[in-house]
Amino acid sequence: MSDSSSPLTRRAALSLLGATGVALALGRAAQAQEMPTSAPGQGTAPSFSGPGPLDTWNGLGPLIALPQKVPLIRLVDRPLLYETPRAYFQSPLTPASAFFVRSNLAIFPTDIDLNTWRLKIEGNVRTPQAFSLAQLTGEFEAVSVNAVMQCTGNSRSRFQPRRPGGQWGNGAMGCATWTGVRLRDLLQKAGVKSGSVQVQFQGLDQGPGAPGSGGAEYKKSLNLSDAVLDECIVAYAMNGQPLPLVNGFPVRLVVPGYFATYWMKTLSFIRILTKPDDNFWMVTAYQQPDNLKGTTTPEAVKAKKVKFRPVGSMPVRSFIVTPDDTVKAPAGLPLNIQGLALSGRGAVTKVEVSTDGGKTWKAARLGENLGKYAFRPWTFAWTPPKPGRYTLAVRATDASGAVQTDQPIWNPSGYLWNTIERQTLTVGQSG
Ligand SMILES: Nc1nc2c(c(=O)[nH]1)N[C@H]1C(S)=C(S)[C@@H](COP(=O)(O)O)O[C@H]1N2
Ligand SMILES: [Mo]
Repeated sequence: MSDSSSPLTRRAALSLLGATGVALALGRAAQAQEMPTSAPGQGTAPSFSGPGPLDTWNGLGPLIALPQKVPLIRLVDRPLLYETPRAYFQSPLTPASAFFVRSNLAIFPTDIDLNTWRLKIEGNVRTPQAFSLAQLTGEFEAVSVNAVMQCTGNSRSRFQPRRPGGQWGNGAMGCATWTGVRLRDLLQKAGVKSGSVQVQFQGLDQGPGAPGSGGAEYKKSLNLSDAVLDECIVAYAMNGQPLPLVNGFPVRLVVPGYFATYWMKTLSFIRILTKPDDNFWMVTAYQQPDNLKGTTTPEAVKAKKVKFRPVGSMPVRSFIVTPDDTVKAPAGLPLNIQGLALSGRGAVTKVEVSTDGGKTWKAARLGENLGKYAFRPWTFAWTPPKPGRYTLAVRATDASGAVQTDQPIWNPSGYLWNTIERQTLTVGQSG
């Protein structure tokens, strides 16, 4: 297995974060002093992620370190919602220590005894199984995939009208090299019997869930006919290291291309079902309008005209990582705009950047290809011609032909946001 793990070491990552904090403070002061009256690219297309006086790329919250983690942006504590700061997206693989954290139930295991922990396969199988971690690592072929995991509600804070739930900025996502055992190999060992329709996954966390929801156990299922099962990995390593406990130690399900809701942490039960799963987390939560973009209107929902279906694959998205809108760039000097793109519906094939708020677009240069499920880094070299405020924008296209638009997404749960990201940039006199 390649250890392409954290290009940022833990220490480097921390100092990077510190440096960003300083840049933020300085940048804001500079911006407040000089707001030029002429603003190229301003007032064109509507924007939902800026431009604004604050850097709204991330959600707002204090930086708090959970065990085994660097300080992350805490949105909520029980259950856990911790967002990854923008600075960590400067590389296409996210350090495990900086990976976002989200749990739907309030009681998460604080330690796991590997002497007694087992991954069970039960339900409609010929031979029920109970694998120890040593069996998983020793008796099955190890496979790896680079894949983005993104919360279904990533960027929910952009929704207008606003939706309840964690007000994520863009940091409820990350990409890692996941290593483990093919789900198919484990299922084969157990022998799926005829008459089976779904495979259900459950971890070790507990808690009442939302009041009256009946969602006290977090259980998610995939159809046995879903081709994604061929790609699923029961992962015991993340960037070549054991998973942090809050990210699912000792094993978690990896569902490449799908939203994180299926990526079960502390995976301990795999059940073969003979009837479709009708638990709260499958039929009530994690529903999107029954169209690819997952979008509708508040009026249509009120009129009960909307058909819903469980969420699945992630639509194409792209992000500007640097510069952020606290940077003051000198006119006439080359500037590297860079960021990441992702899609769960086919490889990212094109990234385009606009420096005039979305009026004109030019192709960015795609960086290292870590596989179709991974973040695709991109860079765009640009020399700002003259001082002023510019609006940068980025849009990506994937192999399915889907391209990001300015059309805002709306649905009752705040899912599947993939609208074009915008970012202001102040350009000053050089010299
Ligand atoms: N056991 C368990 N697995 C889970 C969840 C959970 O609540 N419990 N939440 C899911 C959701 S909604 C997300 S966004 C991701 C978060 O994974 P992370 O905490 O490693 O970032 O885990 C998924 N897997
Ligand atoms: Mo999530």
